[in-house]
Amino acid sequence: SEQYDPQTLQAKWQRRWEELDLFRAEDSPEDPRPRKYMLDMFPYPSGDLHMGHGEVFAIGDMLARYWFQLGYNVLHPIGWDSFGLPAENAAIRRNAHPAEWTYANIETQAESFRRYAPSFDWSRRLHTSDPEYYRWNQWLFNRFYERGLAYRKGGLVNWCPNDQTVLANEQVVQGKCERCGADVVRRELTQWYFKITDYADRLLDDMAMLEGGWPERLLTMQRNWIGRSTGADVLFEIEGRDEPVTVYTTRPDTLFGATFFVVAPDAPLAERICAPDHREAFEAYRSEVAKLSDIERLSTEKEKTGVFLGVHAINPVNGERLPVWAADYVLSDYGHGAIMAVPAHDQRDLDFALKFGLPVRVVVHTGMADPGETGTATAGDGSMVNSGPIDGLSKEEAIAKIIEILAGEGKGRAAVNFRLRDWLLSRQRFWGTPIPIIHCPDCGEVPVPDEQLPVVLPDMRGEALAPKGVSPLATATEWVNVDCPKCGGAAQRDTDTMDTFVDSSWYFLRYCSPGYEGGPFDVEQVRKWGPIDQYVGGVEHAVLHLLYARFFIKVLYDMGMIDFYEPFVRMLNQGQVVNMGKAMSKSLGNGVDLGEQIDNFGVDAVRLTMLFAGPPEDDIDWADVSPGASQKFLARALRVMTEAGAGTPPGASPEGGDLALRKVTHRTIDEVTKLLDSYRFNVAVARMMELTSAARKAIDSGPGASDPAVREAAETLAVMLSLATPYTAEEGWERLGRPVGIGRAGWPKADPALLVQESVTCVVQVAGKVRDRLDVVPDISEADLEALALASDKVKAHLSGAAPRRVIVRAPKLVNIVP
Ligand code: ANZ
Ligand code: ZN
Repeated sequence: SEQYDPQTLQAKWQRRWEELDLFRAEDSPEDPRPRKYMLDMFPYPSGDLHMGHGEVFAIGDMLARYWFQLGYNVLHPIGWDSFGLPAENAAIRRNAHPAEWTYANIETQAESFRRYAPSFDWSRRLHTSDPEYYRWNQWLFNRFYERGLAYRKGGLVNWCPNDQTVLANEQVVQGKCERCGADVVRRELTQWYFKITDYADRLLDDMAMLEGGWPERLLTMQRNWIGRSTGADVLFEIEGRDEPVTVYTTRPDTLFGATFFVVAPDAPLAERICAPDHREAFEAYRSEVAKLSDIERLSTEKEKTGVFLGVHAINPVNGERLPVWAADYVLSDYGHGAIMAVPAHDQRDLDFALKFGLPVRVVVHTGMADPGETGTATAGDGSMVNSGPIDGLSKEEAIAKIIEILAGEGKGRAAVNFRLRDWLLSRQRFWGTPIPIIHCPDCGEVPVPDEQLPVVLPDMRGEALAPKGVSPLATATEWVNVDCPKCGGAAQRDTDTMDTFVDSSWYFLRYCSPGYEGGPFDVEQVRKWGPIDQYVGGVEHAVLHLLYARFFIKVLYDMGMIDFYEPFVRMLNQGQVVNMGKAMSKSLGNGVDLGEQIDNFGVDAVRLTMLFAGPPEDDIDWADVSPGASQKFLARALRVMTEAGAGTPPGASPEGGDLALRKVTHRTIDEVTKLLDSYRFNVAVARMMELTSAARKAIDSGPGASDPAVREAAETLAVMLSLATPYTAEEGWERLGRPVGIGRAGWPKADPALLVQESVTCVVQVAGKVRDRLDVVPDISEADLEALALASDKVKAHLSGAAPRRVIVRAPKLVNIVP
């Protein structure tokens, strides 16, 4: 019968699978199976699972289940990234505790996951907001602190006026808060940082290990974010002052072309060197600049602004006096916050020079027109002019020579510079990990001793959590006031919490030994399971989570706690699920609800649709796909399995069965295996569909359902479908008379004897005469056949070197060449 009722199948198998517990990873060292670690980015519990989750977990599960079928000991865990602002905002609105909202949503998502049926090892479940988890954030913080990798400093930070908290650079997207979209402003605050810049070189260099395993686009994003450049630090005297000022330049070769000098208006240096009679104008300018984001300041479209500071810098190579300006296009926290301006060869400097009437001097002869005339700076290579001792040299030679000259006089040196800044760690919000530091008037910063961890959040709710610019924890006086662990005197807890990206920087290690009490993870277990063979998640984490986790791994490596350099061997960024060509959003009213899709079409049809829509990296437009068609296909597949099950008993030997169908089955096994190995899931699904049709044809107009080749096809189909559509597959497996547990049934093997394709003879004619015969496969393409024919020596001989006028191809039997 055509009957296919996904909801009944779901209810039936969900219960039985729970008892079966098929996907538990085996820790025992006796287990001889090779291991694989499969990880999907863990969800944030904001409401129920959405379409994006549906996509990630369908893809991740396809691979994990494939590995299970291949016989690996697979670790495929799940947990929740459950600290964060939305919970806190909900708690303020509802006068509740953030934990109530958080854990209720976790339960909702857990239920939806049970229904969606990824092959998780549920026994390893974790929530980062559990004290048993965040205790280890604090323990790790203490280790970072001991190593000088966690420190506090004052300075300008990014501040979200809406969320009333600081943000890491990585959380500011085009000048806006990554979370709420508010314009980010700069504020002077003392904050905690992780010293990720100490690892900038290794973060960059180790990317060589990720080539091929990570999408190139992702590697490029991280490379640009780390932004290593090489050049020189050059020392300039400021007239009337004692200490010289250092500038960083990537083009020390252009030193003779410097015609003015610029400092960042917000750098302490500007304040220090500004002449008294220019101070008023400078301060007015500085307060204007304070309102701008870095993006705005660096924009090449923006009209250049600046003020003269009334002082001069001295060019170390020729003693020229360069007027010193303050201008917003120079940033205070990059390089040294000051530059030598070379307008002829740097566009920003040229724009500035033309606006303020400053001189332009060409020092690299490139053959291009004078930048002072054209308004276009010439950045390319050429030979040096107007540059004394380096005249005539190429760019590379000039850079080397000028560094040598400067170094000899103690006025400069070769230098490397990074775009990467330290990771701003502290947040002025409640729902996060308390920073385990106690401030003592006598002892200063004192880490909370390990044996006193965790520092548990105090019980606070509702209004008490409302943002006020200082952490809500500051108002929990009983919690704040403690004895100093060192001297016993009255002291106070640090009241900031950690960025929640700390939680996700190492959660995948915790999965290897959940509940471990001796540390964040059992070193032995991580040695066994790590690193992660395949990670699946969104590209939006490119310079956030994926960079932070790499940093953590390197620190843990240095601590001797792990034995690998990189956490994620392979990375897959799934596409987005969009609707009508656009990202789903409330304002567009084009949202698609995962739960609703599942109610309408069933879990299997939704999962199959996600996988069949296209390559996993591509976006899926839900308006272009048809879960209804997927459902119809699954009904057809189930019918084939049902009829095959009724036709022959399980274990019936396929030997002697219909040869044509057997060949299709074994070719499908061969191809699908290769397709899965290269992550071409959509094509693999298409092959499964073709196998279904072939089996259907064999039943209806071939040898019929009692032929054992039909059973072979149907069992192959069931196992393959179990990766994408576990309910339909399990039901079919049962109807084929097999014991429950298709998820571990084992991957079929292709019989090489059945993969051999017969060949046909193709006749090749030149000018109507048969000149050669070729053995080719029956499904050869016209293009391949034409190429083969033209490559034939006999044909070439008859063409005597000339290109044919026309080639008529009738694949696979005939090629006719007109010379
Ligand atoms: C002189 C020069 C001449 C420069 C020239 C470039 C071309 P990357 O490659 O991104 O590291 N620079 C240095 N510090 C800066 C700051 N705090 N704010 C804005 N710009 C700054 O860029 C290095 C170049 O950016 C440096 O080399 C400097 O300009 C500028 F033909 O120095 B250059
Ligand atoms: Zn003390």
